[in-house]
Amino acid sequence: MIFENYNPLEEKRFQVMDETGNIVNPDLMPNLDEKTIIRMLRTMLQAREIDLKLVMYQRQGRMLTYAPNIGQEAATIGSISVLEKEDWMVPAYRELGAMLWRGMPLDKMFTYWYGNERGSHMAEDLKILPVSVPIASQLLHAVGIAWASKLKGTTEITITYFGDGATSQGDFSEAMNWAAAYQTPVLFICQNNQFAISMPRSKQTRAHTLAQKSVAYGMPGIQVDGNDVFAMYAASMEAAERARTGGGPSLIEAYTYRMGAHTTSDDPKRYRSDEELDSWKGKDPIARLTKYCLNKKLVSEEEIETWRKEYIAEVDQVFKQVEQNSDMKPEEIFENMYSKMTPQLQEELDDYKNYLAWKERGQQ
Ligand SMILES: Cc1ncc(C[n+]2csc(CCOP(=O)(O)OP(=O)(O)O)c2C)c(N)n1
Repeated sequence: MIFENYNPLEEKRFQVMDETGNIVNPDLMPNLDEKTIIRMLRTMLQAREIDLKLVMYQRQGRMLTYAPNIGQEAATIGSISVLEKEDWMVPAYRELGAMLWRGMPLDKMFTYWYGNERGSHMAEDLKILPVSVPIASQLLHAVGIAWASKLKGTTEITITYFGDGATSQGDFSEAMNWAAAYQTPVLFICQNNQFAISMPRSKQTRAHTLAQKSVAYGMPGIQVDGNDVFAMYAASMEAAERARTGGGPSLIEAYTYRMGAHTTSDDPKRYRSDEELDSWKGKDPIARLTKYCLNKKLVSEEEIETWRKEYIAEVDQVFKQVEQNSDMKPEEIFENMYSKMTPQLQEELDDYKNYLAWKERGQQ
């Protein structure tokens, strides 16, 4: 119903709640209970506080490179919240909100960004694949998992995330084509945050929308206001129900904006204006949902402030634990790629051990 009415070739963007928190499309407002809406807001607030803190830790030299999610909280939380426990999540690296929603422990997340390989060992019942940095490679894994679910005759679906830049990769094309040809139950969530590092979306492709790429592969596609958590939820739910009942994959382009830097190694002032950033601050997904919740008296300003303080204290406490307990040995990075090390990796590990021994001997 929603996808049908928002043909991506007509460049229509699906929105339910506007920037002031008003419901502008009441017929398509999803039927969410108060508890779920409050949980959405709380998870978005928690993700924001985590981002702000981790960037600070990195600046203090206490952490490796970090990729903040600021501005993209609705895109991830609105889509992940349609999943059931048995479904799979296949992330890139900018899906903090979705991971929180799915119950990923903070210490595991921080361990990864701290540079410790053990942060990639996911508990099996979470059904989240590790963070994937090689752009678009995770899309093929998602399609493989979904195909396996289909062959096993289950109703499990797989959601996968990627950026606007990823749509230029060959892996994107292969994954989309295979998913449609084999009707695998996948939700492709493209977080179009307008940039691939410094490359603006306008230079990424001549296509008017990223959602319209779905047409060539033969799957439903839609462009959604990615800063509107209700629109993201409604579109994702329709796609999930279709996937679960044998209707195959869908592409959702979440039209959003990365308000922070690409990573802590990037300086966005070099390629975008303050005016542009300011215009997007007015569309902040958290401000928008907060206004809605305050108007409806679902929460109070005081509650929000209390939660924020709790989240900040929790991040501080968990991050200190991660710092204190990090006893990872560099050798571990050779051991995690394959279940059995390849001869080449073994050789590299031996070289590395020889190097450590040489250092131990005082470089003689
Ligand atoms: C295969 C591959 N090529 C290049 C890179 C370097 N790289 C890291 S992030 C990035 C930009 C990705 O942009 P996008 O897909 O829009 O995601 P975003 O970071 O904006 O969330 C690039 C090119 C990489 N990680 N993997």
